[in-house]
Amino acid sequence: MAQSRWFGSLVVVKLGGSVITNKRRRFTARKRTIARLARELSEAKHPLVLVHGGGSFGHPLALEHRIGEGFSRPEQLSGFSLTHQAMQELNSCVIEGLCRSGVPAIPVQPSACCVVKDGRIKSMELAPLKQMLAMGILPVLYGDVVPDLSRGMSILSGDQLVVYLALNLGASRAVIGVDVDGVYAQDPRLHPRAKLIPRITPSSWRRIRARLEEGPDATGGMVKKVEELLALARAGIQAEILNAAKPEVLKRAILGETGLGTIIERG
Ligand code: IP8
Repeated sequence: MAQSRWFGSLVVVKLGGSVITNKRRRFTARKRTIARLARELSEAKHPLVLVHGGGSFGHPLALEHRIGEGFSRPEQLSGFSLTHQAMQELNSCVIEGLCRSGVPAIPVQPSACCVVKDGRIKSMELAPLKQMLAMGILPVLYGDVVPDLSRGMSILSGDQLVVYLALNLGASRAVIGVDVDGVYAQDPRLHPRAKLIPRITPSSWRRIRARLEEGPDATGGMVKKVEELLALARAGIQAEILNAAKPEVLKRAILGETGLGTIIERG
């Protein structure tokens, strides 16, 4: 089996928590949106790995139990478990939507296969995942709470997973679905005339970053997202942040169209 050639056309897709959950209502999955995105993903002509974010499932619990600060109190352990359970529940909604669209999808639990130190993935068991891809199964990972070799526990964001997987599986591209059209100089929900930034490169980032603000999520907002994705750009893998809340945008991207949102690439 010519696995490396096959993985070369791999696209790593992230569905942001803001797209698949209602962030204003705890533990509320947007089931109709998930069903539509599952239909769009079912049209892919290339192998995919899917990662999804935490939205109103993972983030409130992770913040409440201060998982991101590391382990300091035994009470955090039940918070760690509850946050993971919430993520599993959201993951089940995504898997169910995909299976209903005829996509054979399997959950892959990051806390059980990633070795994390200081909040960063040091290694990950990829053999089962590669075998799933070779079989035509769609592995679905998610931002998770993870044991951390130095902090005891930490939050592993879906964005960090996207980058690790794209680099280590030799993906051709990463597509990040959020609920706005891409990266803006200002928050487009507060500033209707905010300008979309069509392209970010490692060299233009410093200037652009000065104008952006960190978001409130447990794993940071758009700034952190772009900073993770710049590692792909430096490795020559293009990433695009686009609006997966708009019908057909994700589908067009996974079918090969670019320039639908903000492209992050090597200059
Ligand atoms: O939404 C965070 O994943 P993200 C997951 O991709 C948790 O940042 C557990 C908060």
